[in-house]
Amino acid sequence: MSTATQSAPSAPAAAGVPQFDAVVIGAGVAGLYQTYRLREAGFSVQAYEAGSAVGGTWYWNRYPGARFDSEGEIYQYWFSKSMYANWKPSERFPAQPETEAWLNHVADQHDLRKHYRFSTKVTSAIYNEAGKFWTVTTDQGETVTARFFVSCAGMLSAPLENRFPGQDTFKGRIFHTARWPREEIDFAGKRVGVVGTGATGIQVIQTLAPKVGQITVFQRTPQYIIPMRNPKLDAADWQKQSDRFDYLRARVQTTFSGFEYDFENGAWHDKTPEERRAVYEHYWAYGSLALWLAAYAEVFFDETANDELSEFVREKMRARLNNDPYLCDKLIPKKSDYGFGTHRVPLESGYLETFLRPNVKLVDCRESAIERVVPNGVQMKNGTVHEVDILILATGFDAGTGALTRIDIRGRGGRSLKDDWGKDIRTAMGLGKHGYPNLFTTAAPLAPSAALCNMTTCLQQQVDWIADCLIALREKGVQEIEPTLEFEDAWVQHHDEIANMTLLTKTDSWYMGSNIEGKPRRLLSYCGGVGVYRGKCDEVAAKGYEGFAMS
Ligand code: NA7
Repeated sequence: MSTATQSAPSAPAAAGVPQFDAVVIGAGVAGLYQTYRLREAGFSVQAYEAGSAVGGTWYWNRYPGARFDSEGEIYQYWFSKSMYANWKPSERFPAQPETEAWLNHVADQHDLRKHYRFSTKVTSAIYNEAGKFWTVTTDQGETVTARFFVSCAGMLSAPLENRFPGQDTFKGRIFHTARWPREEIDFAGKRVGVVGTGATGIQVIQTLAPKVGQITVFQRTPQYIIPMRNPKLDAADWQKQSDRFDYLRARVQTTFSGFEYDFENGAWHDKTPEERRAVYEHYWAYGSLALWLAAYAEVFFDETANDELSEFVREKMRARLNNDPYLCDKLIPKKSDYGFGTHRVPLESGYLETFLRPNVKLVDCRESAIERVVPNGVQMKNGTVHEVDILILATGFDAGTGALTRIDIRGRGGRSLKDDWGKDIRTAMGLGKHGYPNLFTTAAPLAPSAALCNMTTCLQQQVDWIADCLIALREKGVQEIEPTLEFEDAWVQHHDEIANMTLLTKTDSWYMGSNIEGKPRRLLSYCGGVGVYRGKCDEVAAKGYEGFAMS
């Protein structure tokens, strides 16, 4: 391994020796921890971050109402008990500013910023087969070489910004939620359009509706929702969580979705409708994703079970909408649309009641689709123009693949990751890809990720696996590692077998890549369970990285 210092020289490697042990992309939850783990293990690391500061998702998604849908006590790092005890956010589901501040605190406490080049995008990474290293180039004109290239670029970090023709003709300002500016935006009295009613759109709409002149919501697909119960918390509340640190750290690593809760209510078919209803009511009142990720596993693969819970949620939604026939028809998914939980279920706080306000207008994009943006608003296919002063695109991401396919990544023989994933989205456990030696990925396709996993749980597990792997390679004197094609084939087959048993693959959403025209269809997130996945990763490592070729 090299002994390079932390400041990045701009000259390429001399005599085939890479300058760094690893290049890491990203200063979010995963990137900060990956940099920490590698640095602590004695590796030289050059890290890059496109944003001007740390935070990743919590740097970019600073839109009004942004917060995570995981409970604060488990959206955590587990490598420092004292650090855990020090973070005392004010709510059960903390909002973006507190999370961003926390990640800044982590970076400061562990002196991580010095490893980063901020405001710097990696534009290409080319594998040098003879030298067994990566040459990485940035938009700031810097080129470095590193034995390993580790992506912590995020699963939901490539926003779909240019969604509609004519966006450049709009007279007002257009914001994508994941590229929200740092300055305060004055919404008072403004006519605001919001396109999209995913988890993000819902947070924006419910937050802005009371603050704007008028809000026009462009909805294509209605959402099942779960009301978030988000009490204020104080230091005494967090002390109770700190007392549970060891339990929580162990617990989240074994559950299906990396949350504290799990499917522990017995088999759906063994229970009476009344017993099941009591479970649904309990989780509805509990106000978290537990209704989805802890009630009954059968909801994911058994249509009868799914229908029952879907109808329970519809009934709750109807009551919240005062049984208003128009709003119920528009805002509540029908059985023929899709079933509860077959794509991301958003938590909300008064979202439905927002539509009872006089300043909120609902536009059904299924009746007439958005055709283009015009200077004064949004024009539908039927010719109607909805006038707005500010347009917010909550239109989502090129999930799973986008962060890496927007970089020119070349593996063996010059093969391109963009081309490969453009044909078929395959990985080896989401941690690497055949044809791309010494590339490691977190939050990549075919590993447990967003929503089907509490992200901090999955990301830390993947980061740890990668760091431990690099340590093992160093001990063995290995310079190159690559998943074999057979191993990748087996993983893809295993992934698909589980995915195809679920109802997730029958619903269109970013989970299946269907929010992007032409994107190959495959469930992006592994859904065999976080505990199962961890076991499989650990087994590969215990068997000396079985399934990986090394030299
Ligand atoms: P999502 O969940 O991908 O939502 C994007 C929304 O934008 C969704 O409601 C889309 O409707 C809508 N959309 C996209 N294109 C259009 C057009 N052309 N016309 C109308 N509506 C459109 O992104 P989010 O940012 O909300 O959430 C992503 C994840 O981040 C979330 O799941 C969490 O895990 C965190 P559609 O459903 O495609 O009909």
